[in-house]
Amino acid sequence: MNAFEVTTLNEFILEKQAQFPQAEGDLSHLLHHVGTAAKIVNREVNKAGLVDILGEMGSTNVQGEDQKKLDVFANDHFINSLHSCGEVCAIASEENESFILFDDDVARNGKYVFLMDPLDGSSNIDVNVSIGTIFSIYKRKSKVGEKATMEDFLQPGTEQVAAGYVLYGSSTMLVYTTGDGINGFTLDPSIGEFCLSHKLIKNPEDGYIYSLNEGNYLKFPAGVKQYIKYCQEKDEATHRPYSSRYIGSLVSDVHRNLLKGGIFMYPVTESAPQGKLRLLYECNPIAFIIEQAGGKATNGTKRIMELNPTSLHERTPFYCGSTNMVLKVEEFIKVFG
Ligand code: AHM
Ligand code: MG
Repeated sequence: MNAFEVTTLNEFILEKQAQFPQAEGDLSHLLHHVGTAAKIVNREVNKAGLVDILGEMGSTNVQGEDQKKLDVFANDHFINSLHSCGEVCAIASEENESFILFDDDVARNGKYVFLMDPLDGSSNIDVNVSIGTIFSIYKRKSKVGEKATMEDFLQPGTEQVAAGYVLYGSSTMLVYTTGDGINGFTLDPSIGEFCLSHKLIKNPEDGYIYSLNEGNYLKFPAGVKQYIKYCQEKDEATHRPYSSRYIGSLVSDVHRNLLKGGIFMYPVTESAPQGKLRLLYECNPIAFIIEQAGGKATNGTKRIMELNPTSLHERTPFYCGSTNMVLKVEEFIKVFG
């Protein structure tokens, strides 16, 4: 491809919109704002060490975790940018206990609610390791023109109209889906544009990488312990032992496994009996992405996107990635618990 054939994110969004003559362009407008907000967060992530923005804020978020300055910046920036775009009537974020209602004339007419983890893997910020933003978009249930309600957010993942993530890594990438496959865009810093670099990504059906925090091994359910043993056993026919890779940033671990083939797991543990990851703004959007790439995402027994959420910050065990690997761990969980 020569330089003149580059497709930018905004061109791509508009091309997609043109395939649906009845589309009014509001989702396109919203996605355009997500891309712009991501570029600004990326700018701050990249200069973090330079401007003394690193380090803890001294406050804690609703999960009782220390908030980092960049978490706060990313949260504020996405909220302000999506408010100004006018298509979103309310936002739920990992960093805010309740959802944020936009109660002005323009935003009340927004058709969408937006859910996000503005800076995922934030314990990695201070050590210059990849982090991400995760987002999920639904059509509201409440009437356009009225105030958004909790019901707008507590929808199963199957109702998502779009979802994606931004990976602030060795390069910055935005990967998203609107339900017809997933595409990846790499930020070209020289022109300040996300450019289509990974068209219709497919997750290999089989993979040879397993990713989980093995430090929690003793606290895992028996089925997961048995599956880890299976991953480590030698068997040439099935390319075992598999490689163990764990960054500790969901977006980064999932992105690698998406491209190379692999499984990401965050099971229940004794100290996190519901799992650690949040259903609405971490697991559902990642599940939508993975499924659109041909992979699988479950809680060990049920499809993640079919779970009926009951609260904004609810947690779930999470297994996602290459279909045959997820099926295998499910077999172990079924037999050993
Ligand atoms: P965060 O949203 O507070 O950053 O926590 C979520 C992160 C995920 O990115 C990652 O997969 C997981 O927590 C790592 O947890 P652990 O340190 O327990 O392995
Ligand atoms: Mg987070």
